[in-house]
Amino acid sequence: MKFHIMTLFPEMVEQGLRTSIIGRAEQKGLLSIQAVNIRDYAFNKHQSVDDYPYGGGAGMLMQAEPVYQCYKAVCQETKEGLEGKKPRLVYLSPQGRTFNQNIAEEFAQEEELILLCGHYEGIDERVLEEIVTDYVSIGDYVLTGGELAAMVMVDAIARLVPGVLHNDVSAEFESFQDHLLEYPQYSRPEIWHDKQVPPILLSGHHANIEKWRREQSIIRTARNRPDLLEKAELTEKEQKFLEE
Ligand code: 6GU
Repeated sequence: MKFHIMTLFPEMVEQGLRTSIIGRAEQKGLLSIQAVNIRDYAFNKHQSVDDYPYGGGAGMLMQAEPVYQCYKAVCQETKEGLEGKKPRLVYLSPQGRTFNQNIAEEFAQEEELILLCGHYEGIDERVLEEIVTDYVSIGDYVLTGGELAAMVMVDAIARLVPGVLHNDVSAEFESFQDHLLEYPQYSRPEIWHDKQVPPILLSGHHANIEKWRREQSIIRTARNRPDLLEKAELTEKEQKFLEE
């Protein structure tokens, strides 16, 4: 899968994503992450890309033309763009729909994705109307720019690409698939700071371990994310267990 990230801070995005699992996946050729500097498409000699908003108000806006020229250049790098079709382009903005695992799974089906990071007070609406296909936010708080949000999205999507994680099962059996949080996990040593690993995990009794883990998941979800429980499919027994 190929990600093209349009940004004023390409180093931030590339350095952030070229480490750890995502970086290794890129080296293996499973992914490609290309940050493109919008400033390279500035059309004045000072290379400025922002200007005052019409009608007044605080701050500056990113101008339409540099964003558009950058977009056209990126399109030349995409399969759809070369076929004269409109590639999928996500504008990271608090005005978008809130990102979640379902949206990550949807985007992971794409072969190519363009992400547009805004800065200052935003981007001239006219260019957004022409090029944006999806508006995505990563939550109800305000960031100084779209870069961190783009990195969050790329990370969540990239790990769903087959081969990126060591075992494809781990993407399947994880949080949010069944609307429950993950159970607690333990590794060596058996006793650390006077704390014991729950004995059941040392019992070797797989059915009991699975049952214990599911109970732990349910308890955690009830405590920390009761909103998720509504979608979780609990058995009658589990429902009763929760009420106790
Ligand atoms: Cl996508 N951008 C900015 N600037 N702030 C955000 C966001 C995005 N999502 C949550 N807050």
